Amino acid sequence: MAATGFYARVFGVVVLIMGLVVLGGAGVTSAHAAGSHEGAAEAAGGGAATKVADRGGSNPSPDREYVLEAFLDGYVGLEGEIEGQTNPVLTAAAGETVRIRIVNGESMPHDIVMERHGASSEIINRRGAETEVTFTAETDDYYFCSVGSHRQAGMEGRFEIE
Ligand SMILES: [Cu+2]
Repeated sequence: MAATGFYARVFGVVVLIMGLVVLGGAGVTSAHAAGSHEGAAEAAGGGAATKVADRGGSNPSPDREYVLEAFLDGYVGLEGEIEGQTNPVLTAAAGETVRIRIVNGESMPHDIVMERHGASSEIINRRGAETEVTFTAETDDYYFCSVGSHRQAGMEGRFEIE
């Protein structure tokens, strides 16, 4: 993995730039406003950095990508066959690299966690913020939000091997 060092350096620079932007801008207010959740400010900064890194094209392309909008009522499909569906069943073949991106639909902390694959995203706090989880499909699973009792509130869906 010779590329790992390079990506780590790019990520470090992005984090540094985002830190300067947050210090110099209105981001301070929103990050602190969302601070009621444990580690929220830290997660918000990481989420922003991930988003910038994606635009730079530093992440390899997955075999499958799903985009969901996160609400306390459930995740809603944003693109493709799952568009408009609440907590859609997501599928992939075993061995495929799967990326699930979430866009926060409200100003409330959310994340996405794969119960059995053991992969999880950062927590995002503000409406419009994005994060993602990437994993290799191995088994049927559930995706859910690990914040508070959001899973019981409706933020849970199935992942199935085709
Ligand atoms: Cu949530």
